[in-house]
Amino acid sequence: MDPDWLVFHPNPSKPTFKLPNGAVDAHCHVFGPAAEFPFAPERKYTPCDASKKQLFELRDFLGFSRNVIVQATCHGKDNRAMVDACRASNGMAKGIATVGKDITEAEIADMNDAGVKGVRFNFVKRLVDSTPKEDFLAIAEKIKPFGWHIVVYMEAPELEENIPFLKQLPVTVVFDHMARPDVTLGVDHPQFKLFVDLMKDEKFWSKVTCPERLSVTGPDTYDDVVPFAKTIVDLYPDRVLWGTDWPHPNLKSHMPDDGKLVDFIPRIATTPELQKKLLVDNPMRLYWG
Ligand code: 0GY
Repeated sequence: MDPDWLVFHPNPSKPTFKLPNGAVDAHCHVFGPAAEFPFAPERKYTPCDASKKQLFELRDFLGFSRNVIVQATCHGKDNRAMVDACRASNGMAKGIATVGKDITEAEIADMNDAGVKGVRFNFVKRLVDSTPKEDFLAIAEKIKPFGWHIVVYMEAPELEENIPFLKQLPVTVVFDHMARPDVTLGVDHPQFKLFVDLMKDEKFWSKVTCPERLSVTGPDTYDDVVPFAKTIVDLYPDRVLWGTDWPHPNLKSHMPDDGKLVDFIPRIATTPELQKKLLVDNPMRLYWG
């Protein structure tokens, strides 16, 4: 693992917030174990191992019922670790894959059978080499017949130039981490307003995730992220998802206590009704529907 790699919290606290029955951790990853599932040669970081067993133990400890496992960039387009975790979950985990434009229908069908429900298009330069838009569009056409959706990882400064492309995508598009706003600018800044306006289009969904990644004020309250996530939950309660982002790749300032991350939820989804949509109804519709 990289010398400055921060390993996930060894003993997170029990959340004070009681998750609704059937809650879904809709953004998390597995890393390796490298001895079984080697990391991709083209990766931009080398993490610690974070196995499916450890992920499922955390799920149970925090009070979640299900996971959506997003292919991590350290595994490139080799989806075996993620698919293995989905297959081992007894139907309690679905997956998001990373694929190239040459993916075949049979390969998609095989992943579909394992519980994969979409692909991730990653625009974050520190994580991946860039992919031509034509390739993304070709992939989108191939996954569409399977009812899959697209997860987009993008940072706020890149949003505006990519809006025509995002609107062109023929399936539902889910943004990771609210397209990573700069929270020091405030919710009324044009940067976040652009995202809020884009979300009016019912094709778009947002994960209101990663306060630990977006916050400048830091743990354990992540106060500066609250207005951003709360705005999106209040405006678009039927198109939001939440996840832990365990095992928290590439954090450098601190490693969050996953129990305290769960305690962040009622600050952004402030009623039982909103919490049930965010944690149960929405992910069940998108991933298990
Ligand atoms: C996240 C964020 C990050 C990494 C990845 O696949 C990944 O490597 O998603 C990041 O470094 O910002 O959502 O886990």
